[in-house]
Amino acid sequence: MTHDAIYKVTPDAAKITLTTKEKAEADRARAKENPEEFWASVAQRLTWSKPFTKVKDVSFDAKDLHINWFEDGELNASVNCLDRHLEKHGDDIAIIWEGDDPDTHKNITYREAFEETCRMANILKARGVNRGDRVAIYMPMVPEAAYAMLACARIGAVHTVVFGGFSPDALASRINDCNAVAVITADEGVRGGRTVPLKANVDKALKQVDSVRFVLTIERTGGKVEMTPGRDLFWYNEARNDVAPDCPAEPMKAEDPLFILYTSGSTGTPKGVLHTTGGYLAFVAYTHEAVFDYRPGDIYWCTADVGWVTGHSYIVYGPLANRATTLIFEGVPTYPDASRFWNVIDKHNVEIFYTAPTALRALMREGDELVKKTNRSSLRLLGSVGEPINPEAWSWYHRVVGDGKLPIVDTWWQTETGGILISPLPGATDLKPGSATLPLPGIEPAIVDAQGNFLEGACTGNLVLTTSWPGQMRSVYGDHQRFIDTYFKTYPGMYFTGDGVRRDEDGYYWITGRVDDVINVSGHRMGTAEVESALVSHPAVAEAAVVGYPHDIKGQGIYAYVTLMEGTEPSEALEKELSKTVRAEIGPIAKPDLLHFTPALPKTRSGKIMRRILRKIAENHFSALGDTSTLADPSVVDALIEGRKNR
Ligand code: 6R9
Repeated sequence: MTHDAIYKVTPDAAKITLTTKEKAEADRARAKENPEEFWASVAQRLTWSKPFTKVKDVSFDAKDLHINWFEDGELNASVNCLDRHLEKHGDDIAIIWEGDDPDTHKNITYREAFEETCRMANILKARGVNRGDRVAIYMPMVPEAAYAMLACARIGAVHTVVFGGFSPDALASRINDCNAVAVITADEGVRGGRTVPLKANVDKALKQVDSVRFVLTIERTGGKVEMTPGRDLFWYNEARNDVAPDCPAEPMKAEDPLFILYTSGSTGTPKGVLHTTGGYLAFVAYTHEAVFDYRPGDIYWCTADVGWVTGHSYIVYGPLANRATTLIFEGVPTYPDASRFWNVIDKHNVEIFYTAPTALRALMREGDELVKKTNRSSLRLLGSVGEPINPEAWSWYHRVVGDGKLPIVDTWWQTETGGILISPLPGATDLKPGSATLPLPGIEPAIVDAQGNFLEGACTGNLVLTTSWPGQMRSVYGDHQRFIDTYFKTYPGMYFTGDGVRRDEDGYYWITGRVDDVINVSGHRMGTAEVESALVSHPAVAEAAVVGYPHDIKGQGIYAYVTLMEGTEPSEALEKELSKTVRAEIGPIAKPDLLHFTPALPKTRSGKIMRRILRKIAENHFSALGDTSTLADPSVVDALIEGRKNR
């Protein structure tokens, strides 16, 4: 297979310094031989106010599930990301903020970031936010988003960042699920030259919420917003003037919660993935250094949004714990034009660049010239995350963006894993375009068949992890049973990822995508059940079934089959209305790409929708429908195929 062709390690070896093949092998061997010693040494990179003596106490047995790392140690995440760098490096740049408008940027030192974080921590405390309380953060990509996260961490409050593209309804349901007591937001966000009414969205959301007592609004644009007296404060014009730039940090137990991040699963409403303090921070700091060959002072840019786990782990916590200069980009890759990424790289001399395949595919379509006219000579490493990177996009990234010289780290991981698990180590791993390559030291993946039998050697099956790692999620917030049921029941004694995978003859892993009812749209996880429930909330809809289908830019698109109530006729107007409904219930990212009105859905005699068939039809694989004889009414399928062809 041509795609298996190997790119030998470090085509530009001089620029990769931390890892060598020998070191990587030694680390792997060490982690295998004595995992506790290995992970303890990883955790030593943090500053502990009380050192841990116990490394690990874990059971993956569903009857006695528990995951504890460095349990008797104490630390504070914001101290590790800020305070400990101040003495010698307070004037180093912590954050480069590049605004949506290409003429705006700001450099923020570690001392400034520390002081702003402390101020924000102080106002939270003054407004009665206590250790253990939940705080929702609904922000654009501005430095204040990082301060808000770190301010929560500083006082022991648990943040839950909600992506600024989510609707008021989606925001409300997340706030209600964790009973957040405060919200930190901005008046408006700015993206691609347009404003997003964040504060107005919060106001709408809070109509459905009882728990929130305090709303802090960062003035990003100065646009007019409504303020509820007694509940709402502006940051720059009000709150910030009354608080000191210094705030003692709460000593947290290693297993105290750091944050909750909602993510889509195959069933039900989004789950509140719970991460704790010590293990998570140690793991993201370690992986950020090892995978990105990170040395303090390097200028590093991850293009994700802080609303996703990638932003948490690899814009904020990992980089700042490592004293990185982390670039926060407010805008979009195509504004003011499709050279923006490469212009920003030149403007700030970015050395390490981490983005998503969907962005690369969109930019690839715009032609090489927009890349080639920029310099990019500061770059020394490229990264990819969020979905499988197709070999074409990989090769374009390598050849055009990296001028054929730079290693690419294709990093596989999940919200649940906290940080990267499978990825090349630059300087140590030969690359194959489209493969996330090998597990990091200390990570023990395995491949099982549908019955849970281990498969050996080259094989295809389901990806599981057989042992814990410090960055693993600890629970589903408020529903520990759901955590056990979702991840540890399918294959007893193992963590099930929900991903399919192939392992080749060299032991390289090739993630093939989700094997459950989760679809990955532009690197964003969507539960098909969520989109369905949004669709059926419209009075005209009787039933809806949503599946993914291959999409050139987005990776997967959303294909929605909809049956209408008796007496309602399909129309373009109704299609628009349904689209609007999904937007309102979830957000623009969940809008169906294709909406297919059908008089009936293929069902078994027991009434179960046959999604396998719907997937094949959406994929245009009409000849591969498999056995349709168990359908209650096989003629439904022919009608669906006709309907698909007209799209
Ligand atoms: C970090 C993040 C997780 C799902 C995961 C998988 C897909 C992520 C990937 C990848 C192939 C990669 N995924 N990285 N698939 N190669 N390098 O994206 O977290 O939003 O929770 O999504 O994304 O399917 O299960 P999250």
